[in-house]
Amino acid sequence: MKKTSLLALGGCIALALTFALVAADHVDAPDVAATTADITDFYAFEGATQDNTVFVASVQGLLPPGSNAQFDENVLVEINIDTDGDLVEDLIIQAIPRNGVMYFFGPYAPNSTGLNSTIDADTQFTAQVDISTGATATTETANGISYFAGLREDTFFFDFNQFNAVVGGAAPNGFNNPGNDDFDGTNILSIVVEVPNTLLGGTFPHPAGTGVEVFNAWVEAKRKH
Ligand SMILES: [Ca+2]
Ligand SMILES: [Ca+2]
Repeated sequence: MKKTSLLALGGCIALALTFALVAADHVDAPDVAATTADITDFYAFEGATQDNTVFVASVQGLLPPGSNAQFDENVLVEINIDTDGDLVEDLIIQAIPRNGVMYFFGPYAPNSTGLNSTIDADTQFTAQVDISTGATATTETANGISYFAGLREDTFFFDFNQFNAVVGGAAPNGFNNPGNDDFDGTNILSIVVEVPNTLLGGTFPHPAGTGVEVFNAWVEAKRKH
């Protein structure tokens, strides 16, 4: 996987270790829509213990119940982690499927940053997990890192009609509680990694001066060509 080009860039977030922040972007440009290069959401939050961080990269949203959608073997999903605030990734976690199995590499320092990515198959942390296709989740843990890949119901909640009413000035009281989840019952393909914070390379002071230590994280989907 020498030459790749960027097709879709998901949300970029500054992650405070004790908070979960969310970016959402269902249905991207026509070149990537309805493929596993179409990133829907990226989540990062504290794991089962405060010593771990969970990253969730979801792609190809709006899949109907019963869908047998599969990850594209020519699409690399790469989680980027910037530990010094220069917005250049210092560590990456990569995932790419082959024959019903998702292969993971990292976290490790990338050989190249920006638009092109390569996979270092000899890096220290590698693992694989069978891709889950039904209600039962198959997970694997290696070196303290836990892995999942497969179909899941979309975790994102969004009331589209009320959103339009709010931005159109027709809803002075804002969103309803709980509102209508337009993604209810639709599925996504998710890649989930839970990583010990000791493997994430550190933090820097939040640039807004909040006193909170953070790192930046974002996800890319890249197609081999
Ligand atoms: Ca950096
Ligand atoms: Ca990258």
